[in-house]
Amino acid sequence: MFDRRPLQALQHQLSTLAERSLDRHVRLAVTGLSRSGKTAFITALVHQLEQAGLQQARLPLWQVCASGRLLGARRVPQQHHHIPSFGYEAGLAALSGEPPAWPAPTRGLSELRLELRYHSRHPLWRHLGGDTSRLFVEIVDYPGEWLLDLPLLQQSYAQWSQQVRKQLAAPELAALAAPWLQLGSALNGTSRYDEALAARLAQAYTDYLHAAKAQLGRQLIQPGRFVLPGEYAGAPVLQFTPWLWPAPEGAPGRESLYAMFEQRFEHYKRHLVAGFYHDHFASFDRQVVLVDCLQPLQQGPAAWDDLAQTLGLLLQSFQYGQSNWWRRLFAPRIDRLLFAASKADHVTPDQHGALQALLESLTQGGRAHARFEGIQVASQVLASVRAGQFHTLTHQGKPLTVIEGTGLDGTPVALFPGDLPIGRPDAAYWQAPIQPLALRPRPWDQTGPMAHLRLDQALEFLLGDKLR
Ligand SMILES: Nc1nc2c(ncn2[C@@H]2O[C@H](COP(=O)(O)OP(=O)(O)OP(=O)(O)O)[C@@H](O)[C@H]2O)c(=O)[nH]1
Ligand SMILES: [Mg+2]
Repeated sequence: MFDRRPLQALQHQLSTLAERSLDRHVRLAVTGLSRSGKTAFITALVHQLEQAGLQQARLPLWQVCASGRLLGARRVPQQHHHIPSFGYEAGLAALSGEPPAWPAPTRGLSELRLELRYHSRHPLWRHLGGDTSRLFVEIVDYPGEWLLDLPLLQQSYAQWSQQVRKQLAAPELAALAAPWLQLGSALNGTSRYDEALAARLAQAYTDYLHAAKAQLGRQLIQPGRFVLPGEYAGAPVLQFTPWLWPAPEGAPGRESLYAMFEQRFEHYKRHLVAGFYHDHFASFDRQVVLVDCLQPLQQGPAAWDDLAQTLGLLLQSFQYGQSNWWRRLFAPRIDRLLFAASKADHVTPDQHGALQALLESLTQGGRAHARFEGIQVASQVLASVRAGQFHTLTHQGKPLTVIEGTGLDGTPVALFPGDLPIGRPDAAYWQAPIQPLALRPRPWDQTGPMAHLRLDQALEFLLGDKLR
């Protein structure tokens, strides 16, 4: 007699698969250095998604929307009740305020969950799910400063100290670090632990980090919790610094300041850094890395080299392969990775190709590695919220595209920011760097979604295949 069991098992497997596929989840990691545009990106994404089902969407490159299959998107309660919710209302209120303003810098962790409803094209899904399929998207926002703690996980205290020593070969950094270095100038490998001195050294080092960031625009600010401590403000785990004075010969004495700093560094790595990534960054499916390539191009060669080094360190620590420590620790299953040059409305459209080439040269190592691991990788330029408008005029008898908008102080701006270099900027570029531009968001009349640049291209890459 005909045995039906294999057929039934197959049917069962198919329907389980289909059910899973009807109610699916994507965890999207939005990563990037501080001020790279993460919060603006998340706010704009939610805004565009919420508007996509309601009014005339401005997302032609996102197929599910362009083909009219997207029914809508809404925020739904997140799954982790102890984590603050992403401040979407506050961000949108700032963007649509009078005058419009950017969302505030992020001070801590927050989370957001979206439900997207759409008509699936897949006959089986349609059959099983009726008319509507659902996709849940989870996003986490956090200060970019904390991301820079990741590379520390691969370093010992001595290696990290050595890295800082090398950085301080730059005279402009050494000048800012002078008060901290001076405070420790009498220290050596046998100096005994002294609580008050440890606190003063940590404070002086933190002051240095703030100054390097604020005055020189430096990104390589480690440890990240020193500048944004969150709930750890004042805790002993933040009271250490790299050791730039004579180190102990052999193993450090148990009572020594060096030993205490080393222990705190290890504790910081193990509990604050690894714990944070394990709790919040495990099991991401998709990742976007936002990079502001423009700001260092206005600041000078040292700021550019700093960005290149910082991104290099960061991308090394996003190890996606099967066998490495990152995989073992966080078990990510990222299968798509998008690199995006943010704030593309700050350059004229003819420069977008050059901006993408710059982004690709900065992220080359990380992209190659991810591809090798079988991850789909893409890069693009985008503006989450388009503050600059492009306008072509005639200048000395020739057409010239300028950017028009409103400066952060409210003054009208109309300028041609200049040409971008392709690849690492050379001496000729630094003779005539691009003009600094910082625009306020444009007033939003609330009759349709806000203007953006290529957010739909990003959505198609990050979510398109999940909405077929
Ligand atoms: N013109 C323009 N400026 C942008 C855009 N996105 C971000 N910015 C600018 O970049 C700044 C930083 O953006 P955020 O989204 O706060 O950056 P972030 O990565 O969340 O920064 P942290 O929270 O400090 O890590 C904003 O205040 C804006 O000035 C954009 O699409 N266009
Ligand atoms: Mg932010």
